[in-house]
Amino acid sequence: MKASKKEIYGSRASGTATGNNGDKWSESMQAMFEHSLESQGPERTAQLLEKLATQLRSEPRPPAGQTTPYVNTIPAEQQPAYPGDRAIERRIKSMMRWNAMAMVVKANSNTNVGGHIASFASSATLYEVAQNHFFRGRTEDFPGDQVYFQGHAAPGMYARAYLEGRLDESHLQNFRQELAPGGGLSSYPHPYLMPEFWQFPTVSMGLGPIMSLYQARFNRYLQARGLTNWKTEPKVWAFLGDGESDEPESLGAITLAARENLDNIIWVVNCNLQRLDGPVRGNGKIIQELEGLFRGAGWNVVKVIWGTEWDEIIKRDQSGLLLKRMEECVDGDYQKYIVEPGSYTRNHFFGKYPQLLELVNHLTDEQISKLLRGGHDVRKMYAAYKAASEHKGQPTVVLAKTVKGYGLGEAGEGKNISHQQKKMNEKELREFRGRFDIPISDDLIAEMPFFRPSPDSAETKYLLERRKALGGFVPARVVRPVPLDVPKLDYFAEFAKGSTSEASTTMAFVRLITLLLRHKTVGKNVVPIIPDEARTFGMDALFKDIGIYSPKGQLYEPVDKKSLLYYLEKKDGQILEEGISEAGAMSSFIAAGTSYASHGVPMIPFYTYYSMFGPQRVGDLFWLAGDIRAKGFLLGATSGRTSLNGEGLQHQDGHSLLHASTIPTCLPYDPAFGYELAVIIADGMRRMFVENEDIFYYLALYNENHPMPPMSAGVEDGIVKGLYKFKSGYTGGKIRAHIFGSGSIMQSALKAQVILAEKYGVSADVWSATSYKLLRSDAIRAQRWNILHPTLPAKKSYLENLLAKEQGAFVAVSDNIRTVPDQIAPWVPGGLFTLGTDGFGRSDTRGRLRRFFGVDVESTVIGTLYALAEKKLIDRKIVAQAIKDLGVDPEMVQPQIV
Ligand SMILES: Cc1ncc(C[n+]2csc(CCOP(=O)(O)OP(=O)(O)O)c2C)c(N)n1
Ligand SMILES: [Mg+2]
Repeated sequence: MKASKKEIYGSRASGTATGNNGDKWSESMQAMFEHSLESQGPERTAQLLEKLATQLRSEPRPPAGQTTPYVNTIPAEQQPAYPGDRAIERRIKSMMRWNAMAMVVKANSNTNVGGHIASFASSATLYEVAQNHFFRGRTEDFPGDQVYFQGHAAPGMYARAYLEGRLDESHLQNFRQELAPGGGLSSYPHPYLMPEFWQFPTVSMGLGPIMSLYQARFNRYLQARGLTNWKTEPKVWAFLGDGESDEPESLGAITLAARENLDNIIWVVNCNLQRLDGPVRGNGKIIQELEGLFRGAGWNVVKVIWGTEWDEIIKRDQSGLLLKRMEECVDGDYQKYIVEPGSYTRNHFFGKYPQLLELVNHLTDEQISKLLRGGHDVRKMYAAYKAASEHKGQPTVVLAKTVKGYGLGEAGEGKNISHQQKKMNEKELREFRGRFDIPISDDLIAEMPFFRPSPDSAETKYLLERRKALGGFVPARVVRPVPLDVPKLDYFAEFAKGSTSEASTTMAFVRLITLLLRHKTVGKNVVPIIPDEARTFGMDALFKDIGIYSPKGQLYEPVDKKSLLYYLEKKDGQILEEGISEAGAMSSFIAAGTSYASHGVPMIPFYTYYSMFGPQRVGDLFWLAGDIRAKGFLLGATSGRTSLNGEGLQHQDGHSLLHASTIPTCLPYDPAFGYELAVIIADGMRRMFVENEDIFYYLALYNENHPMPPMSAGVEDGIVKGLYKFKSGYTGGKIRAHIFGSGSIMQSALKAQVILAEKYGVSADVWSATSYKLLRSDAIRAQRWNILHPTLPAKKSYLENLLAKEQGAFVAVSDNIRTVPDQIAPWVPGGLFTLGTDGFGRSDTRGRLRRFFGVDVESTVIGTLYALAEKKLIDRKIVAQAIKDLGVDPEMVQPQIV
């Protein structure tokens, strides 16, 4: 069958020419094509065109070269019929608009809690079409589609849940007032705060988008490894703002989705052309820019620019001038057409080319002002979503053009202040009510009552029926605990024995995870995640053991195939080797760490990375891991400002433990020995996967080899709580001191202990401080209780009880900045004297670095003597003598700290 001329060129072949010159070119090309059509036939002509386009694309050109005309991707003729009842859906949506607006305005009439109206106003149709026809809820054998809602559109989601009967008026009344009696609604999607409602935190711009990509990939990973077996695959939907697309995290990983053929993901970018301060691309067109980027990255792009009313106008334009006008206007112009009356659009948009005026002669100014943008037209959005859902082999992005503050009129439609608008006066409320036909009478309007139709109304029935047909409500976070048969400490018995040869805690960890991967029941639940650093940590042996996940398997023979431990990629590989993307690896950690909730399949992620490029690099994702209730282990390897020595200033980490300490549900540990690591990990797995606590762990790992002693009896509790006595000082000594050590700098404490005893008669106990944060948190909890119960016997923290009877000076030595140990200073009897690594790192030997920062053996001895002198327990001359004895230069260069 031969294709018709129109099928090949569409109806817009002449539309892209510019100026007179362009017209001539266009005409001659048209003539050439017609000639080709006649002489070569349609198929051959199509092939020639394709070839030409390919050639043109291979030339270097800006992203615009990847764009298509500024019209809807799906032409009106190819649009499917709308399956829903448009009238009733509009009524339901209008009620949501009203309630979403009222909840924000009401909250801000007597508080200053803030909130957003304009964003949901622009995206209501984007969500409602999906809610009525696409989002599939969770059922017994289907995990549900995973939807990332744009954070500050949250009022709209609450408004829907209210109509669905999932929330009631008191919730809406307390929007952003979570501590009000009876509780309230969180500002944005926070699973930590609303654990049965929200699944994915999104409001930190860019994090929702990147997480959604890795979530889609993780879904495939689970299925490929046989850990899930759904018959239909869940889709991941991510809704983001056009302004949000500027975040590096938003677009930085999009090629992953194309590379791995993730047709299980659909992104919807709400292109309302505005962000917080003003236009996203006033001087350009965000939709075109994004189209170029996504197409270049290998995505399927569906643009929804114009609403149905434009179909006829576009069709009637034979001159090509309409498209020309659409393309030459920049987003700043389009924003203006919203703010100005229809007459302005007539004169300035159509009027630029008098011929175009004829296209709208039959319309009043009012009608012109109501020519909808595609993102407000359910038929256009339905067509786009349907195409996106059915598209195979590529991820899809829907670029929907909307109006920020749609329906707010004077109160903030398309204005630069729209984003911040959270108040409306009575007149504006009346207009809003009128525009959306909300049945609220004049005398009640000022009170802004929420509106919900009765349970037996057609609207409620329709709404519930649609959700029922699609499997249930979205969003909804459902957790049905599935306890894992995690190994107890005896499984890791070899660590308790210690080892004769020296080792680092990183080596101990690699041994531990290797054992765990071999565990008969939970081995398969372990997800090792590494961002291109496995060889650094000695984890490359795992490549061959368990394979690296790759949906394509291994299409090539690896260069090291002949070696025992070659680089093996497999369709069901267990390792997530993320390449150099800490943000991507952290997103994988989050997807794996929340699998217990999103799939009902608990997984135990171990994400091992260069500690400096952890929370310092992608701290917002670490914070989010707490919010989303992710579980698992983060392992900051090559930790310690002086333990990692040669790499220098940018690599040497002395503060990740502090970063990790700031996350309320993160347990940071700084183990010194293999057995401590085993105790912490065994206890962590029990707490997270048996007791079902929503917490996660951060462990600092070091690459310095040192003796790994056996575990003494009865220390487990102290290891887990954060402090235990590792080695008592010599008995009989009158001068008493205590040195808290951790990580590999524990070695300084142990060697100092010997010198202090032998040379200065000081009996120093050495303690292993596995977690300063946990000691502090416990002390804070006790203190808070004591403040509020002043007349009752005071509670004492673990730390206070532990140290209550200890005498002498307390010293901490750490390969981290002093603030890490100082966290516990207020609860240490007589205070804590701290040695730490404040200041920028340097490349040098460990010995020289430790002297420079003052955390080597000699500095620890001197510091301890100084602390004793400060307490008048020894004479200061002894300190001076020690400085001489130990060859420390008092005038040596100091780390700069301003
Ligand atoms: C990382 C981050 N930076 C800044 C903000 C503050 N912020 C919230 S919404 C917003 C503008 C969003 O614009 P856009 O993405 O276009 O969304 P729209 O409301 O227009 O749909 C900004 C700057 C944030 N939430 N997260
Ligand atoms: Mg925007």
